[in-house]
Amino acid sequence: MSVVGFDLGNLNCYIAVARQGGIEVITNDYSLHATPSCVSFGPKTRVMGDAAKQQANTNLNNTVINFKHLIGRRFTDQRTQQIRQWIPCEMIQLPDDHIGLKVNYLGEQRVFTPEQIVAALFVKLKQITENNLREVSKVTDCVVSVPYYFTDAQRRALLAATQMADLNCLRILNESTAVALAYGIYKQDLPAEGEKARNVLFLDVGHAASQAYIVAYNKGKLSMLGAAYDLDAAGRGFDGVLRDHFRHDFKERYNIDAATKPRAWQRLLEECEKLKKQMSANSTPIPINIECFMDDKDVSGKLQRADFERLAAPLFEKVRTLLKRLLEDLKKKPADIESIEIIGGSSRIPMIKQIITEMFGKEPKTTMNQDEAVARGCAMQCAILSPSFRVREFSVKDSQPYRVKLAWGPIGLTEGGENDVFQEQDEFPFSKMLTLYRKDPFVLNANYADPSRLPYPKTEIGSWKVLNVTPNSEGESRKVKVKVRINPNGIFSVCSAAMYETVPVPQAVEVTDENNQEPMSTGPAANGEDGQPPAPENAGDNKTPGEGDEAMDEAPSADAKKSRTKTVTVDLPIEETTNSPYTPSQIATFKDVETKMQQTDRTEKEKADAKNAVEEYVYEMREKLSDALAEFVEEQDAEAFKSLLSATEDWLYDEGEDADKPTYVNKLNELKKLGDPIVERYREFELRGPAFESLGRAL
Ligand code: ATP
Ligand code: K
Ligand code: MG
Repeated sequence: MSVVGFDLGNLNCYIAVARQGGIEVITNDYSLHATPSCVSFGPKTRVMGDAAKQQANTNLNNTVINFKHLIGRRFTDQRTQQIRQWIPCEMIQLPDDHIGLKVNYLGEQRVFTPEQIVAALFVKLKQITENNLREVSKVTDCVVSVPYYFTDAQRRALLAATQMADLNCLRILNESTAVALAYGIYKQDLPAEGEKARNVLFLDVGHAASQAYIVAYNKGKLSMLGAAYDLDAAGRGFDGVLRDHFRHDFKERYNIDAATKPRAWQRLLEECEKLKKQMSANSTPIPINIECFMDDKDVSGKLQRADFERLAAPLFEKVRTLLKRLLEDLKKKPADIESIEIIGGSSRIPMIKQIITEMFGKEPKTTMNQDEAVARGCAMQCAILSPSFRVREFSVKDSQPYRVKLAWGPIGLTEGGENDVFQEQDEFPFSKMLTLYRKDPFVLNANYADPSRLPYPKTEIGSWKVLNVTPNSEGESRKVKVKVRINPNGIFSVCSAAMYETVPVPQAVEVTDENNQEPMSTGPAANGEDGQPPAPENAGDNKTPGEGDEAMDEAPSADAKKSRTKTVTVDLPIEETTNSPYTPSQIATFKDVETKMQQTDRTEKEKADAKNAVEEYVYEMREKLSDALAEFVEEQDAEAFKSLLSATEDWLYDEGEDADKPTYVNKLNELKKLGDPIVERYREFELRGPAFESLGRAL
């Protein structure tokens, strides 16, 4: 079974696996730790990761990057429209306001949703992991990271993407929590339980977002106190500022507008990123040179760190604001923070460190690998969830970011009531029981209460119809208990509802079904319609992190046997409408499409391998016929073989350019019919003595 953590970054993904010796970040087919979040489509195949990034510049229209924040969004979402400028391929509006990414694939126009693109990337990450973990033939179980501020809809969409990729995602884990776990689990010097907790502030400055969070640590446990984010002040924003600068610079000095040519515009962005990284290490002026940039013009310029800091000042200010807001939200002063840890690629920018030092009066630390911390934490969480690993006890108390309110009322009517069921920074996973008094079926609508905090335009979380509610025998309301929950993935739901009903107990019958009993004293109360707000009570499932489903049933009644009536709970059916972007059958369809594409990839790869084998054989034999093999073949036969080799070579560049696999295999066999006997004679001769070793490489 695989124990894997995937950090799905906007720019780069990292993969960590748990081995008996510990957590390890693995390398991909290019021997790199970072796999670009890039998917590119072509006439014969699609590629993901490094291969996609390498051909991005020549295949820009069919390349998808910067898609992480499109997950779960709709086309008309303002953020979608803002992200659009960072995506080279065409974006269109699909039915239901879904986002479509339009590319040319296998010679046809095709449209993929962002979730399908994420699934394609997951497939690549899966393959990389499988190549790496030879002992595990198939990777399915995994933990995938998600920004803590992703809403219900975004989380559901991410889960859908893992399903399309045929992953068994055991948990989507907040990036913040992953980092906090990776930091804390090995720490030996944490304050003992009962002592004052150690508050650590983490700042992750990535590519498309910055996040900061404060974690309270004691020995063997962590508590996520809260977090703040900003979607502008991160690496991509810095690159954008630099690009705008050079756009104007080149306009003035060369009279060209880079923004008018997509390829030049993308190239300039990449050059600016390189420049930005160099400026992190040097404060002297750094040159930028791009040959044949536009209109056959070479361009050059230079910039130094101080200029960058001036140009990006508004973004740095946002980082400062982010930290201030976090402290305010959590009612902490800089002095309450014992240490500050920075992670994320952009935390290498000196100004980020300076901001911290100014605000907190101490330098930030880089205890963890800045790039790998998220993936490591995910793999650790996967190990914790996996039965095949024993991980030291470490309790994680996560917190959810948004206030959730629940409104209820008769189906189809607006009257009813409303109450907050979860507060900002409430612990999760968590279940709560609500008590309502109803006599008809009713509907519960969950919403985020404070839109200003959301990265997402819609406040709707979902709607749950509780059916089969009936009045009691006196025609009055009955007690209905509803269980609401934020699950370990951070997803909200109304997960069960039960109605309390008093029924006579036939005297001969022993009441044995304890789970369906309730003390008589709390029988149905005669409250009016919509009488009482459902006072949330903690269902208390939080003591065991993880699933934590507690029994919601009431304690068995001591009086039940003496009495002539009992109260039974009747489970009520619930009809759920969520913000999930796709129905299960749509996900299944997308999964089929994905599987088909994988098949195409495989067929194409096998074909390419078969073609390569022919090509290699031609070159190798031709060379050896005039060298090591020369004396093992009659001149006449050698000539015939050589001409067949030449004919094959011509064929490869002509009609054999794009044949199918069996054709290549046949070609190779034809050649080998002539080649093998020669090689055989050579081998036999060689075996007779070491004197001939100098004849060359073994064949
Ligand atoms: P996100 O967390 O936003 O989803 P990500 O995890 O892919 O994105 P990271 O890998 O943490 O992002 O960071 C990538 C960013 O860090 C890029 O913008 C990159 O240019 C920037 N970066 C990397 N090294 C440096 C450096 N030395 N100086 C400045 N910026 C850097
Ligand atoms: K990353
Ligand atoms: Mg990141």
